Amino acid sequence: MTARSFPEGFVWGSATAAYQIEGAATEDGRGPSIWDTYSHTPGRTLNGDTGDVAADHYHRWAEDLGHIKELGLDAYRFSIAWPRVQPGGSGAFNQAGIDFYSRLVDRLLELGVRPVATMYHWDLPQELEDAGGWPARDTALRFQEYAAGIVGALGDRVHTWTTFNEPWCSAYLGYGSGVHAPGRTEPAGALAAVHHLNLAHGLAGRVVRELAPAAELSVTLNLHVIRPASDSAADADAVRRIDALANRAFLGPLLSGAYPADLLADTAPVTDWSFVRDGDEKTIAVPLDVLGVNYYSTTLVRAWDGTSARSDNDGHGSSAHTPWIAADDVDFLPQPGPYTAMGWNIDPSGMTELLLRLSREYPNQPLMITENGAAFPDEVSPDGRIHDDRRVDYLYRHIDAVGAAIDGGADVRGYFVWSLLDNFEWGYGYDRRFGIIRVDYDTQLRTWKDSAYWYQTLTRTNTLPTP
Ligand code: PNW
Repeated sequence: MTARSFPEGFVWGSATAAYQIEGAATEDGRGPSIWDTYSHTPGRTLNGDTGDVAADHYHRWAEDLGHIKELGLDAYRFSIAWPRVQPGGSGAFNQAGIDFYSRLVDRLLELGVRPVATMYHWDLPQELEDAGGWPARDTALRFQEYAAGIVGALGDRVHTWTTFNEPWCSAYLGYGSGVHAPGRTEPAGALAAVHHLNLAHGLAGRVVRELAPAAELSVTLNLHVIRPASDSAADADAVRRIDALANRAFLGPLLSGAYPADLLADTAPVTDWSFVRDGDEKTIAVPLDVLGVNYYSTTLVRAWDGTSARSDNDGHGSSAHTPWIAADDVDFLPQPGPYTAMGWNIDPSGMTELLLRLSREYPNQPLMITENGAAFPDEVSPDGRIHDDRRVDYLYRHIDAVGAAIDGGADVRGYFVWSLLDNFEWGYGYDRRFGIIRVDYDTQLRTWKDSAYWYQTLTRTNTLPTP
């Protein structure tokens, strides 16, 4: 067996998000976001963890960029905290916040690392949530103004502007199941949020085109690989319905210029979609230079008759397995193992399947894996090292699966491992560790795990090292 090599110019990167690593939640004029409010609400996060300090990246950014350089990364995907640069979500910008990202971008460029900036990784300024949040159309207009401020300041020093990270999570976990901030459980609101996130993407995308014509434009989706429990027609229809809600509610308007008809019909009991105004779908469909794809695991569904015992269970599946929307006729099933510490099943074949589907349905759309990775209960060995064999194995098999998709014709331009550092894993706080670099939260010491050394070999050789 010869080792798998990647195309010349394939981009190797790693990803983080502002609220998960920065800390400094009240410093230098940063305002509160929905994640500050949510994590400070008793009972919302595991152990009551908050992002107040996190990995203290706001103060240790220079050291962290040193690790990025040492890892040999071509690109670094980070997010800009809206409440840091425009604390109230409208009106005045905060120069100290802009300066932080400006320094970060300049230093990345000096190091020869491409800055890939996400405008929104879930930290909505609290004032905008108080005014209605993503179910309110005005939030999309505020986002356009925020985008103009940051693109105006950073422009095409940012190589790739990504408008949103995983709008599925913001809409359905934030406003549907309520397991993410702001923690609302309003099915119609979740669908309105879907649309206003899409609209905000289109508005911000046009801002990028205008103010930073040399930069690339992208959005990152967590697309779901949905499999039926049986080959019955009923289960196939359950797959279709969840595919509409989870995938085509975004892919449709973003890449095909319209919401799918079956989505509108299926959700008619919940909403009439009157929040979609004339011209919105045209605004949303701004051409993308690259579509970002986050992949972790698969989803298993069956049709549900409304009477038999429901097996919805987030023990062996992602939050995608808890009812995140009014899908009363679908049951999310526990999946066969093995599992990561999130309880998510490990299935690299889903990565290949997803990329091949996208390249079949959107043949001219370049793709990028903007997140993939795994949480495991790491242990520090007596020798001080972290032998995270299971993470290495996970990464090896999933990157191999990306290679298989490329062999099958998918136009995949790069891969970003989630995550550079252990960090605040949202509702799971600091209990779940995704980093290839360990963070000791008592001392803020960074220690490379075996997966970091393994990834460094990959970035240096462009060839997949056998674990
Ligand atoms: C993504 N789900 O979140 C995010 O982009 C990261 O910030 C996060 O740390 C990472 O994946 C690991 O969780 C997700 O329930 C959260 O399906 C939940 C789900 C998917 C992705």
